[in-house]
Amino acid sequence: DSTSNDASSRNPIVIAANRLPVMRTDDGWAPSPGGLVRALLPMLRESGGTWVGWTGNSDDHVEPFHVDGVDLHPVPISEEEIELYYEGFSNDALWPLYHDALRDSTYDAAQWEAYRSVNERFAVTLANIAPTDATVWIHDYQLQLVPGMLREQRPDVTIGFFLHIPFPPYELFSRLPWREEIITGLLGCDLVGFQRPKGATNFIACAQQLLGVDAHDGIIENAEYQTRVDSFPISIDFGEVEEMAAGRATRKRTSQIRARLGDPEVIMLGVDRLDYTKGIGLRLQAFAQLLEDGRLDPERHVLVQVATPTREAVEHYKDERAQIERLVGEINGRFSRIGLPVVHYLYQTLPYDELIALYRAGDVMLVTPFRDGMNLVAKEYAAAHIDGDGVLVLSEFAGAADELTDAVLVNPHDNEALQDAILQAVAMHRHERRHRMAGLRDQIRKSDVQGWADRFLTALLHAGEAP
Ligand code: GDG
Repeated sequence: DSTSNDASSRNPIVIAANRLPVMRTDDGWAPSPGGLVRALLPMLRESGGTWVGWTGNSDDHVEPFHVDGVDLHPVPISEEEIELYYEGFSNDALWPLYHDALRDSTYDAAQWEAYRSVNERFAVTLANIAPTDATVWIHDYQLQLVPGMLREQRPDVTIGFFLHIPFPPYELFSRLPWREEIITGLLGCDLVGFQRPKGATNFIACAQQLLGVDAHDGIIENAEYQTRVDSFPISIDFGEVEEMAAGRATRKRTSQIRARLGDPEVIMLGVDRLDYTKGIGLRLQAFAQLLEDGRLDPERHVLVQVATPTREAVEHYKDERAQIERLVGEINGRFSRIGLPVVHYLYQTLPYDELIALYRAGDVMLVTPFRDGMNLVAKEYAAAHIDGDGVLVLSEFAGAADELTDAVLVNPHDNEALQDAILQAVAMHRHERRHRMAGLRDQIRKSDVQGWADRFLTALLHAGEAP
């Protein structure tokens, strides 16, 4: 029954993403951490579906295997393709273009060719393994050509795509030398989903301007089928984060962290991949200016910044890292005391339970990206604050700002405003802190990652029905 919302009666679901949802361990494979994987694996198991993706190692030719009752189908990617398709086209052309063109994109024909050919490999794999009438759900900017390629080979399957990052306005998107190809690829879908309503309207506008398609009420008319376009804000596994935060080990670790930091009055916290979209540098500058002006006091206020290593082969990321590390050095050189740095900087990937303990220790969480599809860190922080306390400072330019209206919302480009937001958070009265935190937690609890996946798949089933 293809009209049912009940996951158990669904046609097999096949997922395609750049990465498989597993990591290598000493004795095989284990599911990767993260809410997305936890939300999707049970659906795959129940529907008898498969996940198609790359193992994370170049030239890795691994036969299909199972983890936790789910079929995994590896797609090999060569070392040269990692450079051209992944680091190149995906992360040095599309990523900056889709994030407000915060850095210059590199447009290179060889990179495009590799992107096309890896997308073709995914499409052929999907065409070969998807059962008749299956539902195929493709994820993110690395695979935008797959829907169109797959539809040509397999008109029977229902195709959905979700973009985890923003979709830019026409004024930026139209810079892309292969703009028509990308739009055509995505129009192979029955449903295209974005994080925010603006992503959906930007995409429709691009399709209209570049391909002259007819669109009405969030539906684009193709020759023989329709593409629905809508927004589906992603979320986290609220219950899981809450449960981890409540554990005894976490509570112990949280007080240990506070003590190690010298029991300051206020612990401020930043947790980001070290990406130039995340606004880490401006955040550090605002913090430094407040210390400089004596509005924050290094004896009472410290900042912990976790910057997770990412895309280290890409030049813009090397530059960003050098800049942030110089800033951290300057600030600590000027304001730290022996044994008590004012910025605690970790260029490391921490275990998830350590991250949860840090969230709990953080009195003020600073999430200040210039542009972010959603930002799950903001949601994880609130979910971890089972004590009902803590303040979230959140950029208006994160998708999460649409829902998390109880945060202290700020325009991070406005450094005065950012300083004021930090001070407002530090000085906030306990009553207001608790009131806002309750609002944040209610919001995330009622729209968690399971709800997101259910809403997307239900919309996809309906989109796939004949109009
Ligand atoms: C993209 C979009 C969108 C971070 N450091 C560590 C660590 N993390 C985990 C966090 C969080 C995840 O990574 C980061 O997710 P974000 O949503 O904040 O950002 P992106 O990585 O840029 O994700 C974004 C997302 O896709 C989902 O659609 O929200 O807008 O850019 O879960 O906890 N995890 C561990 N150690 C770390 O050091 N274990």
